[in-house]
Amino acid sequence: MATDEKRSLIIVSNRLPLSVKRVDNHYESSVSSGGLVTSLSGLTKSTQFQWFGWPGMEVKDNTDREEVSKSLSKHNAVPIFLDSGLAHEHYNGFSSMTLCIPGRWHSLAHKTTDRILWPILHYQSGVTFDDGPWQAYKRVNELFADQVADAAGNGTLIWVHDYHLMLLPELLRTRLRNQGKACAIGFSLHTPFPAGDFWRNLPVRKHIIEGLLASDLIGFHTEEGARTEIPNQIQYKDRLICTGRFIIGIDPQKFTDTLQTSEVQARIAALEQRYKGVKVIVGVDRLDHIKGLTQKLKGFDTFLDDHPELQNKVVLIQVAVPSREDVKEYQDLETELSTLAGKINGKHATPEGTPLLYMHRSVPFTELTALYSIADACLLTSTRDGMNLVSFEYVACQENRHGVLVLSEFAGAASFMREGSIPFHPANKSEMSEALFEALNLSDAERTKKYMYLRDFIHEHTSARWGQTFIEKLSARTWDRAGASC
Ligand code: GDG
Repeated sequence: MATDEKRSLIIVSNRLPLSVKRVDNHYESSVSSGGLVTSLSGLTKSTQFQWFGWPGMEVKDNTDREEVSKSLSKHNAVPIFLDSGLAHEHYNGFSSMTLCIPGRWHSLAHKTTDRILWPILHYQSGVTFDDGPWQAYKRVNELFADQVADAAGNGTLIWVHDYHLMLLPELLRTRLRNQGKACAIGFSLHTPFPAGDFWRNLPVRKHIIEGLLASDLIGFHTEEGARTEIPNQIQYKDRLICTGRFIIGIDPQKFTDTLQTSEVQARIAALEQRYKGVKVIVGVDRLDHIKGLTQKLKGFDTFLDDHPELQNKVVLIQVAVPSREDVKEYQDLETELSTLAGKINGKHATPEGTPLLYMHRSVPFTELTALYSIADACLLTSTRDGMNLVSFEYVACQENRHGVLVLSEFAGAASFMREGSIPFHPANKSEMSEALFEALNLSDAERTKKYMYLRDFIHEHTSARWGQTFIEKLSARTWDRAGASC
């Protein structure tokens, strides 16, 4: 490729990273922040890209569709319109959540019966299958394939994201071939990929694997993902597929810059005053079963039981961001957590205050950075997690305090951050309690040593580097196709 020639790249994700809203008789869209958006910002110099995905709302009328498309095109985004029933069956029905608890299953007499992919990917599900949501999953993948294949030019790089679109590489490959276009297709999975024996639970696993294996490059967060069912290089039919670990990161500079604003500085000062003499532990998680929030609250309860001397001297501030609120299992989880939070405070509160601040809402980014910054420790209890970017963000905000990361061994991040954090098993309450105690009692020298390790890691593995590395590797697959190795 000539150096002055811009590569053309299509990113595909289930949801566009933008929010669209109607204002009077037109539509306005704004970019939502996120790792993927940040990682791509560094690529714009060498790459011309478009982003395809569902805009997150049903738009029926053709004139409205044109208006939405016009508004999104200002951000290089292209909407794939889905009617809400299909979008629901695809996302809530097949792709996403539910815990399948044998025996309880048949009482859930509504569409949730086939939410299967998310739990299986996170080692949470038994065997369940129903054809309706699977058909919806296939249909949505086909609709994406039609639109993306038509938009791609010969040589365009196509980068598909996440578990909602695992059939897309194969559907795209067929369409592109029929249209005489040679395009490299990359796929990044943002969840763990389970071990082969667990993956067998998925009745349609062969279709999904065949869908994925039409990619030229498949990226996972950790070696564990890259090494389970799929080794680092696969010869499948007449094609070679490269797989690998690509460490997604954050943009640490964005956190440093935000922390320096007068608004955040004032907030930090106020919070530090409020928690003078109190050790602050922070937790920030989407309210999801995989984040181990029940385990976190129970472990914190054990910690409070184990250390009565810390009464009024320690607080856990837990932000639990609402997620998939229309799904019964998520509603049940929230009820369980708020009940547990009430019980823990009922047991340990004093007239001076409560040890647990459970916030079931999202907080603005500025508040988030202030919370990260004032916390002496960050407690993350994922039972499984692709990576967990909160662990990176906490480190990015600890330049002054050198707080300690107490990190579940089941977060993808733990495979890189073990040395700089205090690892523990999230189901072991005593181990969690000991890890917390250790974190709050490390010597300054130990804290700084751990912090420096993590600091170097997050600055080396930024989101920009992640995007660039993946695209470079994908692009090499295009130019070097004949006989290429991985
Ligand atoms: C999936 C995988 C993988 C959270 N609360 C607030 C808020 N957040 C932001 C955090 C962070 C993001 O949400 C959460 O990212 P995570 O990586 O921790 O977790 P998932 O949402 O489950 O993401 C995960 C990731 O994809 C990327 O591949 O790492 O394993 O499950 O950026 O800051 N942001 C604001 N207010 C909040 O209250 N502003």
